[in-house]
Amino acid sequence: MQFWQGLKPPCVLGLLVGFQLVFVVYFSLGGFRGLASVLVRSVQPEFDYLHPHDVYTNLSQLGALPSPHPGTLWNNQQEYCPLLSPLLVGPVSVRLSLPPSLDEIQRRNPLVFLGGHYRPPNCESRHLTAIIIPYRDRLSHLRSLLYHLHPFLQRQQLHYGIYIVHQAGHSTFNRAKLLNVGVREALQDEDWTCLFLHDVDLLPENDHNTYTCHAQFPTHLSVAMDKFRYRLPYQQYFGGVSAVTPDQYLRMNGFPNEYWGWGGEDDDIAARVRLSGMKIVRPSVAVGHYKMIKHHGDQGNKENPYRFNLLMRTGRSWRSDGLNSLTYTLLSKELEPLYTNLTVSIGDDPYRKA
Ligand code: BGN
Repeated sequence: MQFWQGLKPPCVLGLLVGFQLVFVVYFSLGGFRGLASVLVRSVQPEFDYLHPHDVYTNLSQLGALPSPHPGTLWNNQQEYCPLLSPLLVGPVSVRLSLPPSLDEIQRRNPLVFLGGHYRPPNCESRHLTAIIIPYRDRLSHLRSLLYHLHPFLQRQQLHYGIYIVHQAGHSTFNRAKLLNVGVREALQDEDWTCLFLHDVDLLPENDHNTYTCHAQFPTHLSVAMDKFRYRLPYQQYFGGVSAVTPDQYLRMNGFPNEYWGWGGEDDDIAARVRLSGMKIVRPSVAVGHYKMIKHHGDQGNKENPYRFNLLMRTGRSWRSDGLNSLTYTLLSKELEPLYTNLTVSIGDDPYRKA
């Protein structure tokens, strides 16, 4: 005997009405997709980008905050900072025009010490992050970035340092090689646990996008840039702002040294991630918001016409072109109040017409 044959008519009716109700609710939520989006929305925070906070919010408290457990521990170290910084505010306002002077930025960041280094005053940070910024002749962008990034990183309770890698001379710009130099030099200063590869013209808009590394895999952070209408332009995109641990960096033999000019070097790095057996991880689009400072193409950074050929041979070249073939001359290392300035000679673009 089937189970419903034992049911009384009112029960059968009740069951039918119940099923109908379930279907109505299911479709009113937009089927599986709607249901999924409702569930996902409930775990992912909603951010109000229309009403951002000032980027210096919560910072005046920093020096005044009492230590979570006053006094130092037996080994003379402070308590670790909390897993989630209590200072975070979410979306922050990003001012794109008229960046303040370096003096003014320094005045707003009294706890940053020589070389652009910082450690939380009241707790021991769980993360040591070096921010590496390839640079040439973009002072106003640099001022904007420093104005936004210093308070942003302090609210995340990071122990951090900012490194500008300035390409000397007039040869074609080489972003990936400058990143290699920055990593090598930064690691001589400190045992950084996380290396950020940061374009000078990108300003993060949400401090929940933490500048820390994933233990296993390289991270791509600028997943929603205004330039690309707050979407990823393509699945393998790794440009803008990304991060690796020193181990991940070694495993992929660093970055290519042979990309002179605009384009392709970030795709090469993404290919190295895959070729060395890793994958790219990303924060959600809701937090990975960035504004790009608008500018015209650089004189010394024309589109690289050889990038397609170079990309075709990454599979063969990545083991021999990278960290293990890096050569450069460090011309100077200046500890400025807001950053460490590494000026380097990285050689000449072999294809540059005289
Ligand atoms: C891509 C560029 C990237 C750049 C993004 C976003 C190339 C190689 C073509 C095969 N890649 O097209 O370097 O970051 O656009 O602007 O040009």
